Amino acid sequence: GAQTQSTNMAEFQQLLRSSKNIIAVCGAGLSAASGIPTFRGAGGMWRKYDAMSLATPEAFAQNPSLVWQFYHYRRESAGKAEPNAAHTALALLSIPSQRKGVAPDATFSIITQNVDGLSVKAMDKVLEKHSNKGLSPLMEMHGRIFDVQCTSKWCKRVEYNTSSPICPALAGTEDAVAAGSLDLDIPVADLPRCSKCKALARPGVVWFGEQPKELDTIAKLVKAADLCLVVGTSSTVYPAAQYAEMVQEHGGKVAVFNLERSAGDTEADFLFLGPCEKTLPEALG
Ligand code: BJW
Ligand code: ZN
Repeated sequence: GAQTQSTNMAEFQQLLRSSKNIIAVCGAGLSAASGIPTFRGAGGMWRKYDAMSLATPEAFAQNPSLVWQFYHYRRESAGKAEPNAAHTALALLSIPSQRKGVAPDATFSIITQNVDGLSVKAMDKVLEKHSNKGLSPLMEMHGRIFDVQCTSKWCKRVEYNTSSPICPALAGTEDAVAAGSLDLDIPVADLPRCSKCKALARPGVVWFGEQPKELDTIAKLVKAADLCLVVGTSSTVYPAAQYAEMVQEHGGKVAVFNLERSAGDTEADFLFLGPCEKTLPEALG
């Protein structure tokens, strides 16, 4: 509860060492230092572009050109981005031989809402030097921005596609989006198409009203967790927003790492305000 909330790093590290099943629930703030804009916080890109009007299946059905311009811009920036110190700190915790602050038999899992793939990139980078034996799970619950998914309900093919640009008609439009305009009316025939059935394709991400990925596995991880790290998320989008509370309901602890105050953080057992690319390496290192 609020009255026992701690900002003491040494006290947190003691808890980390004694925890058996640790999860990290991550959001856009984790990738902020990599140059990827957040959605809602200070400087969040959805101040300019209304979230609800772009990240819904209805928006895509109504104006696929608009939605593709937005995702093309985000694919281009994600493709160029590199993981930051916060991604690396989490990745190191995912490799049993590299862990420092946790018990050797503890489990650690990353549940990320981010679609930028930077947690995977960070894992690959640290793995260049280490074996992947016993590697921890990584759930990308809102999908991946480089997945492209067929909209035909008979096909539904999903392809991992990192092409830049994804199609000629979108080439160069990222500059206009960065400058604040999403107004090209690209004919549907020129937007990305399914390579198998040629139907219109969409970004392979999870929009409002759609079912997040790996919910069954995530439910098990949340249920077993005795420590939940909440990293760089406004905790306003469900179901991710409720995982910390669920962990506390069965007696687990919660530590929030965020630049600013965020929803539910008064209930957290630990609150570390500041950039997570600084606080996380210190806390986990
Ligand atoms: C830093 C930092 C630094 C900055 N260091 N920190 C229950 C109650 C009410 C509503 C619902 C409910 N259950 C479901 C709903 C509806 C809906 C919902 O939650 N709506 C809310 C708006 C109320 N949820 C859904 O529809 C979800 N689906 C679902 O629940 O399905 C159920 C179902 C089950 C079975 C069958 C069928 C259905 C789906 C949600 C999908 C969200 N999609 C998006 C877009 C993904 C693709 C894309 O990227 O474009 O996901 S929306 C957007 O929000 C994106 C993010 O992943 C998500 C969360 O945002 P996040 O990560 O928290 O970012 P920000 O910007 O909000 O916060 C950044 C934070 O970082 C800030 O706090 C900063 O301070 C901090 N920060 N720099 C540390 N350096
Ligand atoms: Zn298809």
